[in-house]
Amino acid sequence: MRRHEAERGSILIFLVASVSLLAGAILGLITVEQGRASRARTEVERTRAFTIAEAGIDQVAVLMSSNSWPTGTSLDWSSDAADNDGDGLVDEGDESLTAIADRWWVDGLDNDGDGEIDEKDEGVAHVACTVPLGTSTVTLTGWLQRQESALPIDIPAVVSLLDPNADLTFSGNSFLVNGIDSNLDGTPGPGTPVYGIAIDGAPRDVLSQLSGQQRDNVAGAGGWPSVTTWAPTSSTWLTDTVAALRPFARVNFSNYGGTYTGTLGDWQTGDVYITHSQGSLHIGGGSTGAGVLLVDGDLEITGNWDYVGYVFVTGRVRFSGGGGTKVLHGAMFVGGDVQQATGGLLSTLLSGNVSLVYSTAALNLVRTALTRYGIAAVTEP
Ligand SMILES: [Ca+2]
Ligand SMILES: [Ca+2]
Ligand SMILES: [Ca+2]
Ligand SMILES: [Ca+2]
Repeated sequence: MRRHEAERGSILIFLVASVSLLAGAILGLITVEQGRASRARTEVERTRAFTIAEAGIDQVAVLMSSNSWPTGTSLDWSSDAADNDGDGLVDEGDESLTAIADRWWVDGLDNDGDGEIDEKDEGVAHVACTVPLGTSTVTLTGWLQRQESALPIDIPAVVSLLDPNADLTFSGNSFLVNGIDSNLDGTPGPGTPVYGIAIDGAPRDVLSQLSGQQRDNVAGAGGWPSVTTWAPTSSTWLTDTVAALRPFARVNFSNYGGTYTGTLGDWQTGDVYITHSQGSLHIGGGSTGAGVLLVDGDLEITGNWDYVGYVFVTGRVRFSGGGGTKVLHGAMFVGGDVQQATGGLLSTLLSGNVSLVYSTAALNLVRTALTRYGIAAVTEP
């Protein structure tokens, strides 16, 4: 009987010990499993944060390219009043991306240590994008390359004639070609004066076409009349420039038969873009615009006209009919003749006033608007 009880005691001890061991093992297993789940969760979070940070860098490139991200501001998905992750909720807890960009070409620093400050090489935006998600925070660096358009920076004159034999016809004193820099509000601009007219040929061929009373209507570098000779870098410079810019045109005309009277951009609202016409284009009826006007053919302008920026015409430019004031703030390059309707009293009266004025404000505004930013690399951090 006593032996029996002793056996029962040992079995009990054995059982208790086994249960304890089992419990320990289970506890261990649970801990291991929890660790694995937490690591997996962290890994999923990190991957998601990484993808979001990449999307943030894409967004910065798009915003900078469309001039929609002013210097000194930052991107913050938690307070941008947008549903960035498309889940139907705006600025909710997990929209936690922030990004800042250092624009190296205007930061006053020698970022590449070559002794020059803010030179052309430093056309790089350094974007720091941070995404905190759960227990993870991912920081990525985006390297954006500044890509300037093919627009010329060195402008020889307000009106540059590519044809050495170009005919130039102005109507009495109803025109002004002014190479002295003017801001868009008409106040004097900061730029060095350029010539009124430049020709890829002999200046006398221009001068001989201006009457005595017309010569002081061509102002700019060198006094009155302000006329110089200028040779582009190649004989196909004009058509090459048009071809390089054409793919970026937002508005395209193709042998447009009518007279276009609508707007082609507005510098005051920042709506600045490239317009291209394949074939001749007739603009009239008070059309205004801002950006770059490319015409593969002739350009005819009637009535009021106001354009801010660059005009490239492979053929001739003709200002005629409908009276009104025709104003260009910027510069134009013309492959053919430049004519303002003359002749009878009526056509002189109806050709209106033509005012072609150099404006670095206009040209800089257009160049800035058309600069793009491409992602060259994404690095961590
Ligand atoms: Ca959302
Ligand atoms: Ca948001
Ligand atoms: Ca430098
Ligand atoms: Ca710099």
